Amino acid sequence: MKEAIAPARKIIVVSNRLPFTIERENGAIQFKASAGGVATGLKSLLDGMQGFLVPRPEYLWVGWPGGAVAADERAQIQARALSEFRSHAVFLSEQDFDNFYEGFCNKTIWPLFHYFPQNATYDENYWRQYVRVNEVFAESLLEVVGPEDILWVHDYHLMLLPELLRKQRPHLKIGFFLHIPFPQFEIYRLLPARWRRALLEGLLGADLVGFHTHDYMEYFLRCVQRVIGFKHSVGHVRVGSRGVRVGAFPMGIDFKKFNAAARSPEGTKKKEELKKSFGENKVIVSVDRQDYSKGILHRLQGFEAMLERAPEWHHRVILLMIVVPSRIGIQDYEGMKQRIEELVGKINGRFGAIDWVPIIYHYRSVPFETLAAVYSMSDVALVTPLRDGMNLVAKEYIACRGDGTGVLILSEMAGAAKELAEALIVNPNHRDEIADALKTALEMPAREQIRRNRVMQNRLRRADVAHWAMDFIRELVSKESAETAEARPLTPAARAGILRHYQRSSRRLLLLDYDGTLAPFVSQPALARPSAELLELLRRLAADPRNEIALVSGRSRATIEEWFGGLSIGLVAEHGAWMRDVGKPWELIKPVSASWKAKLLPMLKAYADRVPGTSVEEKEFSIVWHYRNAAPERGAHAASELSDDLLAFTANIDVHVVQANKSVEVRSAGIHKGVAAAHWLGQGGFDFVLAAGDDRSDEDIFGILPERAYSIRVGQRPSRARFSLPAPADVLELISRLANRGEREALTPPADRPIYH
Ligand code: ADQ
Repeated sequence: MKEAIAPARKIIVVSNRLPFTIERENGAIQFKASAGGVATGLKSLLDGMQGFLVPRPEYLWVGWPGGAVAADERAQIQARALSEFRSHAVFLSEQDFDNFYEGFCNKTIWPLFHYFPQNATYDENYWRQYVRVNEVFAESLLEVVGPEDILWVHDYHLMLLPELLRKQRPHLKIGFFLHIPFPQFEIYRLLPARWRRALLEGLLGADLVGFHTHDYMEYFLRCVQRVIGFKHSVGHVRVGSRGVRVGAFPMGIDFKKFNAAARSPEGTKKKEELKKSFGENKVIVSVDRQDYSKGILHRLQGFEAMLERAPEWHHRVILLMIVVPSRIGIQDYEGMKQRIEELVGKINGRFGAIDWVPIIYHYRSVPFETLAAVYSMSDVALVTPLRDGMNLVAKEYIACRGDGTGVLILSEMAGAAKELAEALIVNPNHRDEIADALKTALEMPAREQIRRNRVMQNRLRRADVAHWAMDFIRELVSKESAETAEARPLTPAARAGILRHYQRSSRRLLLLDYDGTLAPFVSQPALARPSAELLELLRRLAADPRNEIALVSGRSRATIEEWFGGLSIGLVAEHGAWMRDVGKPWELIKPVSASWKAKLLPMLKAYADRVPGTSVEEKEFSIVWHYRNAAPERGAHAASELSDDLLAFTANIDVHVVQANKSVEVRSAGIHKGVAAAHWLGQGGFDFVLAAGDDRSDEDIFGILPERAYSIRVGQRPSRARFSLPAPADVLELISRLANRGEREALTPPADRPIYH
């Protein structure tokens, strides 16, 4: 749903680099507009937003303008940044640059997140500087951010920023987008424990965390589950009283711009000129920033293998390789450049002739118009990164194919492969696979090329960069992302209202949870036997003919029967699997299978053996691992790990894995307390309904109650309940008042009663 954004609202884009760089020429400061994936994408967003998402677009870009700046130059730079680029500069020192940018960003996160753990450095100084720079960004932002503004933070340089801002401005709308892959847990865990937790917590400070693909999103959620213990429900993570949404937003390109550039008269002219210089040869293009993640050496080897295996293509094909100097992956920067150049020389030496050089290599950035012309005159694009968040080059190539011909060879390790399935998809590590794909591409009939490209072009035209940005911002401001409210504390006035209502009513339903609601938690589940006072209280409530009482528990049928079987109240065991109406035998709520139990029990038992102070409880339709008595850190950690194992292991069977109060429970699906509560509510005619519970399983009851019912959650947490009470003692106090009031007023005739349906 489209949400209108008030005109006064600014969109603040935050990224490490601003869309311009300051450079010094003869001592004077020059402003140079800079390009690049993110910068280009964001610029299109901001331009594309005019009059669409915001009636009068107001935005500000916050980031580092590059270079070191003296204190007395800052005011002047800040003024120009604002007037010429709508930007606010965050100034970083040389030390920041070394330890933050070249250090933690590019020697720790970049290699690790691109699955190059062997290139990753874990240096405490880098980490400290990373924290510091994120703090500097937070401080700078607080100078310019208004309460209604929307913040969109970009990329791996600023992963701590959302939480830092959240602490200062709890109600700010903050979105975060990661442009690089998010790795699987086994890679992510290579980070020292403190850092790995802090980074995730940093990201969870946002309202919305976006990735290019569902895979990255899933890996992130899994890391959150394993490292912090927060589970998600369809991409929603609950963090204290806030909800954080996680989504996939594949970034597009400015399709129209590339497409038009390639078709324009100047573009066509440039293309023809270029084409002429290559003669009759077919052209394979390769365009990258210089980085080990881009797989440039592997690509060259693939081309070499093709020349070895297909001599018929000698003198008929040229690889045009354009590599842009880049500071990312700086570690082996010179070494890598040298290796590329050596391999190019070797291949050219081995296969070339006086009248044919197989590889033309350029080590430079090329202007946009030239790039578009290169794409449009190349018969094949060879895009084979070893790992890439998305890869825009692949999309740009397709956009520039005006007549629909051209073959894209794309690495399956690039996020873009998810959207560009009509390309020839290859494993970039395998030279023979690249060689085969090259041969197939060179020989593919034009009709087939056009068929594939039209499908991709239509997709890319629709899902362009403006669409990406608007999708993200829309999701960020949508109602659904609003915080889930906590239940209101039950005030004396509200309590008096409940008592009055109870007193006036003639048919009442009380749905009560036991552990944590009527009785405090104890160290061993078996020790939580109800006190004589509680049993007496329930007996008194049940004795009132106007009352229907149901004890809705997660405990086993045997325990509930033993403890409460003597009372004239309804009983529910195992979260609703078993039910007993007053005076009737226990019934299964619906036929369920528990054949999975035998398979999962050993898993839980292994955790019980491994983690001191934990135990396994077996019920008829569920099994529970309790860790209340374990060392808190150890218990919580193992609980996340166990839930994660169980979730993966039970993906294909019909069970729920629930992390509740100091326990992890697996139970048959389709059974929950809400089903049991519905059984009683279904009897109809109640004019007073009250439900009390303390954990997530009780939320299923709260969710189905009629609007005017009283729902009470024990403890201050986000809940569907109307009210909250601090502890079981307060619930007991409330219901004993109800009992007293009922007994005292038994003879008072009721008046003006609402009837629930
Ligand atoms: P990058 O790693 O920079 O971006 P990519 O998506 O390919 O990778 O974007 C590179 C951009 O630079 C393209 O727009 C391309 O046209 C341009 N470019 C490349 N070579 C050039 C040259 N020689 N001259 C001029 N321009 C050149 C990061 C992630 C990616 C993700 C993007 C966007 O690493 O995975 O796709 O962000 O989220």
